Amino acid sequence: MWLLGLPWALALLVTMASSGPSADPPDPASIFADLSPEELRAVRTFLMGRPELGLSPSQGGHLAKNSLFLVELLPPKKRSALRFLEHVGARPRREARAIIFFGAQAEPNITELAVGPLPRPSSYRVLGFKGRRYGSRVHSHLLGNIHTHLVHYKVDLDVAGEGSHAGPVLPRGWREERGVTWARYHLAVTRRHENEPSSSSIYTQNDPWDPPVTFENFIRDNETIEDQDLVAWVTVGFLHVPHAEDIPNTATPGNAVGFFLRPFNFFNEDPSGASRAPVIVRPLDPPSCSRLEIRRWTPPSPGACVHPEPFTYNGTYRLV
Ligand SMILES: *[C@@H]1O[C@H](CO)[C@@H](O)[C@H](O)[C@H]1NC(C)=O
Ligand SMILES: *[C@@H]1O[C@H](CO)[C@@H](O)[C@H](O)[C@H]1NC(C)=O
Ligand SMILES: *[C@@H]1O[C@H](CO)[C@@H](O)[C@H](O)[C@H]1NC(C)=O
Ligand SMILES: [Cu+2]
Repeated sequence: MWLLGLPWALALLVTMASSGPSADPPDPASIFADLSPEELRAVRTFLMGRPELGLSPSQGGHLAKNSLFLVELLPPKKRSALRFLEHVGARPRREARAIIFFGAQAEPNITELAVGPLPRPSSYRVLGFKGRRYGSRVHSHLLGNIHTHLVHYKVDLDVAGEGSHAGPVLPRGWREERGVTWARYHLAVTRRHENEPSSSSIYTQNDPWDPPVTFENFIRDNETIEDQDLVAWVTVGFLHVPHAEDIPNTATPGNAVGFFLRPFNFFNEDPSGASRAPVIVRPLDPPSCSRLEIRRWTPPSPGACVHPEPFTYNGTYRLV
């Protein structure tokens, strides 16, 4: 199950890719790992050195400049990732997605670039253009809007190979709603397409009337989903009625949404029978159950689970 702490912000959360350890360890799953600080720096250095981009430092100065807004992993295409994981293909080229704000021109725009290969980038290509027309009382004089927090998950799971032959794994409105049409459906299932990586876009808030991604188009295309590589899109959320204790900061403990991915006729029987660390509790004197027989196959004392040093955290785990 996924648990999310929800901050005090009217933010639309887009789907997130899984992250893993950095660097380039032999673990094949590292093709999905977030960019390491070294890779982030290499992309920044490479792009800052391209004269045609005319990039200025992001910090300080005015808005009418070209600057690098964001660098993150550009996940490999599914086909090449699977071929690599199945040992029939080469390791996919590792690339970054970079978002550039071109502000130093008469018609400013935002452009997304694919930059690679990492860790030593030598070229980039344009990914897309936007990734032009952007434009209950909680205190004496403060109102908190009642609002909904919705989170959309993209579930792209290969169960025993591509084309899920096992059973399924299951868990409207204003003009501005076009950008969040995924919120209409608790669960939607579509064919997987490389050009439908996420149900929303970080640019939607700039033009919710004509958003770059409209989820409704993913499902209104009359495509059959039988015996296909499928993606499940799951919406979970809750209504937030703001109260005085939300100000200035909404405490997140206790706020949780999530869902379970459970097999459906995938196993022939209850798979917990194969559990390697079972604890069996049997009442010795039913029905009062005042005495229990507890059999465990784990060590009686698993050792200390609290770290002897006090926990400290300065806001980052490594220098970026
Ligand atoms: C955005 O600006 C860049 C830099 O000037 C330019 O190369 C690109 O063609 C522009 N994109 C669009 C869609 O106008
Ligand atoms: C899907 O099928 C319906 C009914 O045949 C049709 O009206 C609609 O235009 C089709 N949509 C697309 C995107 O092909
Ligand atoms: C924060 O801690 C990390 C890990 O101990 C360390 O690498 C980093 O330099 C620290 N940053 C600051 C600003 O102290
Ligand atoms: Cu809220």
